[in-house]
Amino acid sequence: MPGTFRFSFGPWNIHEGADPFGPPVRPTLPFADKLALYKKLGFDGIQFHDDDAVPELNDMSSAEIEKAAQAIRRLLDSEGLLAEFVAPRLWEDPRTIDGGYTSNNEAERQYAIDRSLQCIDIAKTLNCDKIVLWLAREGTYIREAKDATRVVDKLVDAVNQMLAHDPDVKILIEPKPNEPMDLAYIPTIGHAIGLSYLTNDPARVGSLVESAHAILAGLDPSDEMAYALAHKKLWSVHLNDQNGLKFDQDKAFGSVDLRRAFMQVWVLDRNGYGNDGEFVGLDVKAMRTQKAEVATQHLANSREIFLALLDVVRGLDQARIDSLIAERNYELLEVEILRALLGRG
Ligand code: 3MF
Ligand code: MG
Repeated sequence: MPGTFRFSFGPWNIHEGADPFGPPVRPTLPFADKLALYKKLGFDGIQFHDDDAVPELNDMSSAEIEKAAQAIRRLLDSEGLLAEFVAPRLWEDPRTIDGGYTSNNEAERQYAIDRSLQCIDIAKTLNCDKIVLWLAREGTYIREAKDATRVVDKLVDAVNQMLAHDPDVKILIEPKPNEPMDLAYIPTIGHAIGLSYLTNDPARVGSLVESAHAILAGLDPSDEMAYALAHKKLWSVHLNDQNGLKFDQDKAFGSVDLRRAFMQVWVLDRNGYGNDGEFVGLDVKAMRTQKAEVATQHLANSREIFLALLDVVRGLDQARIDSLIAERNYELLEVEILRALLGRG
């Protein structure tokens, strides 16, 4: 039975337009103003970095962190919003220059683990059991710098410590093949799922697939999602789009390849994604050219395209598809899919 979908995004998706070559071009919107936009744009879930919820947490005591997180929880309640996940932002601190969990320096590695445990505490206060690990700096610029076998043990150990910290927490690994590192240790969903089975409680370790990250790995996002779904380990997604093998673009969903977007919706809908409360998450950036007043359109547009593609998916004649598959007439199946996408079905 196809379900209904709830949508989410992270506050970083409303941003100032800075890129590595130029400064911000739009004013910063205060966090509370961003929250007030969620419902208006059609979203119910917030994806947090730990310091989106509790800024400057490195300089705060546990009691101060708890108090700040409670204030955010009240704000969420007053807006009728839910925290979908919290992600430790490990890639900005000087102590994680050479990686967090896979750092060669034990003290710096311990910082990454301690910060992750604090992130779990923040999530708990926000009534949220999902922690996303985008393993940004867990890789190398040169292969000789780290022991690629030992790093797997280090990653597993870090995840085990998180699992032990809170019996309810679920860990979602978000793979990405490169950027900021030359080569990341967990580049695909297969790597993420493989890692989950090395941990002390594989049932609590799953994944988040981001469309652009799969494309950067030369893979089809819908296949990455399908693989995770087959393992019952697709617990969140970052839908977006990506124009070829270049920097991570986070373009609006469907904006580059509508058919590739259609297949993601097909796979999610046909596999009951969302039936256990999973959100349809976005990770999209407005173009740098966009003026401040219209710098949230990319979010509403991505949601609109998802729902439009959902109509196409649900409007297909399954008996017809089955018969074309049985005949092995994939040319006709393909053109009929294209016709449906063009509204000429
Ligand atoms: C990096 C990303 C990040 C992560 C986010 C949550 C900006 O390429 O996609 O989004 O998804 O930090 O871990
Ligand atoms: Mg992402």
